[in-house]
Amino acid sequence: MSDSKNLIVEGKLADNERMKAQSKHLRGTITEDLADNVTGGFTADNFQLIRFHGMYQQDDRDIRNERTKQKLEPLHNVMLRARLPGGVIKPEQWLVIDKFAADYSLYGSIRLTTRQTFQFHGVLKPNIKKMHQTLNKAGIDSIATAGDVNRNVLCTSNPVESIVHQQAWEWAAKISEHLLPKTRAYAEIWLDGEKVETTEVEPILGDNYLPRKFKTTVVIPPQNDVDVHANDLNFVAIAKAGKLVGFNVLVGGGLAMTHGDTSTFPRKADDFGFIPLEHTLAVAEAVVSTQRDWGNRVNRKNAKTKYTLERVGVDTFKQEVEKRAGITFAPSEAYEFTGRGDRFGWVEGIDGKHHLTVFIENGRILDYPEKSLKTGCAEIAKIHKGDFRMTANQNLIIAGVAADDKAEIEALAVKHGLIQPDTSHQRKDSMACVSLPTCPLAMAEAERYLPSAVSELEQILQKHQIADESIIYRVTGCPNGCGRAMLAEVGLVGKGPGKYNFYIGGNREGTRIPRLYQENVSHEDIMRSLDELIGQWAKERQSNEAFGDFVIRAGIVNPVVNSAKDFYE
Ligand code: SRM
Ligand code: SF4
Repeated sequence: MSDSKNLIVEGKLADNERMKAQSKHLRGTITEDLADNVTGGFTADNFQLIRFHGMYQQDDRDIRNERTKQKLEPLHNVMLRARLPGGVIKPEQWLVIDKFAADYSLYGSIRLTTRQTFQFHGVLKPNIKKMHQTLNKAGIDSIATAGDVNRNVLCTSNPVESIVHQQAWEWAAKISEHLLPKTRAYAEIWLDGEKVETTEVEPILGDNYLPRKFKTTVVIPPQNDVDVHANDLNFVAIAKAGKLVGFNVLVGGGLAMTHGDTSTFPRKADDFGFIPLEHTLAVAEAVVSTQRDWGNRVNRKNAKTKYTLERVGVDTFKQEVEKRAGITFAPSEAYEFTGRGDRFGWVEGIDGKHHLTVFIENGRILDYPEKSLKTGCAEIAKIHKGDFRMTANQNLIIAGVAADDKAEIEALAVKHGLIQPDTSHQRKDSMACVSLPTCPLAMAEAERYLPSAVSELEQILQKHQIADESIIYRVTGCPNGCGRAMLAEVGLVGKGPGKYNFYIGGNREGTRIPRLYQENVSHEDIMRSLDELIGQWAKERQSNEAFGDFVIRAGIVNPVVNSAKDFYE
């Protein structure tokens, strides 16, 4: 049992705590800022508070210097991130977001994210309210997709493939609703709702909200497409006789770190045990409220649930959750993860409906000279009677297609480059975060770097006569890890312009954190090393041995076993 003094971190609270406390339940003075035409941005606390409403203030870093030279303020705009539990969106909603991106986003794209939703980039202040009202009319909101709250709840893709998928998705939606902030600030500010601030309470999140962002998934083994170990709270679906009966609960995953600060590290989630379905919401609430009360509000770098578990001890945290939820965790039920990739092409569900998964490089839906992805999705949306599902690998599923409609949908997908039969396994197993030019925290390129880096990787695989093999390869523009490089077989983490920390040794199932292999290296050095390592893998691998497993077995790097202790060894 941990020392009770450890449960709460004493000290001067982080300034975000003052900001949340003074925000009048996330209202701040956003409305006043919105009416201020002198600046295109949000000022002081509002810059942070708009995040709780699903927006980040950004500017295009490619043109920042030029504007400074011209004595102009940065071209302030917002990125919006929608709330779509399990990534489900209807065709009529798709057409609304397609049009809004075309008419009002500076980049004209719909960006699918690593957390199963979409972002608009580059929306100027005069269009922000219109954006929320347009989305609201279509039944979409962006409440709590950022900020110190529970974010968009992920669910293993293809939920209609079986009864379990459908039930799991329903739970993802229920958990998302249950953990939402109760404040009416969003409705008031963006939808001109009635003003009710004085009567509000936040029973779950608390008046100061959480110490830090909080992430939740519902996952259906053997797929680990949502990457449970990147998340604070995970419900692993356990089915008996084809029906969902409960969840194993995993707590305390997270991937972010800070270069040079060894008190920060990626961490896998711990297994708390099994619960029957009826305890799901109580357990979700208890984990959130324990983290709310015990999470570090002094140092935001150590504020996530993963650090709370390390500080107070896993058993202490788990017992508190049991106490608050009024339950006892049973021993976990057996399950296994076998992979994380999406299944491309058509699959047939048990209800006879068909689902087409298409590969979207970097999740960026835009019309390119050689493939009109955005037009293609819109054309499909016009005739599609099922729905769309965004995957946590930044891809898209055209779900619920009747057998008779398959040919027409497939023809459109082929015509617009949404199906490209020659896309390699390697490209499909590669992923990058947004990074430059919109991300203010980016240290190196990621999304714009990935396509050509993958082409080189393809050539290396071909040179070693294993062109059909692939490596889970992920690039992330800074150590925040949005591209989940810290669960890849090969992970690159931006260190500075053109420089990356190069990690190897994660596994394909997403259950092992990779280890630093080379620090602050250039693209050329990384490709040279990969050429050597892949050559060795091609020659010496045991049957079907994956790259990440090979580099561990061959002793090229030691496995990360307990990242809190051995990640920096
Ligand atoms: Fe992220 C911050 C993009 C998934 C860890 N992330 C950001 C911001 C908003 C930069 C900022 O704070 O100003 C990035 C906006 C870039 C842009 O221009 O769009 C950004 N994160 C993304 C997305 C869009 C990457 C993508 O290419 O898809 C993902 C949006 C997810 C969503 O729909 O909600 C995204 N971010 C992740 C993930 C992966 C995941 O959750 O599966 C992680 C690592 C997992 C984790 O949380 O440990 C992640 N993002 C961060 C962090 C570090 C958090 C921490 O624990 O310290 C930050 C910075 C922060 O919060 O201070 C961050
Ligand atoms: Fe930006 Fe860093 Fe996240 Fe990439 S990992 S989107 S660079 S915050």
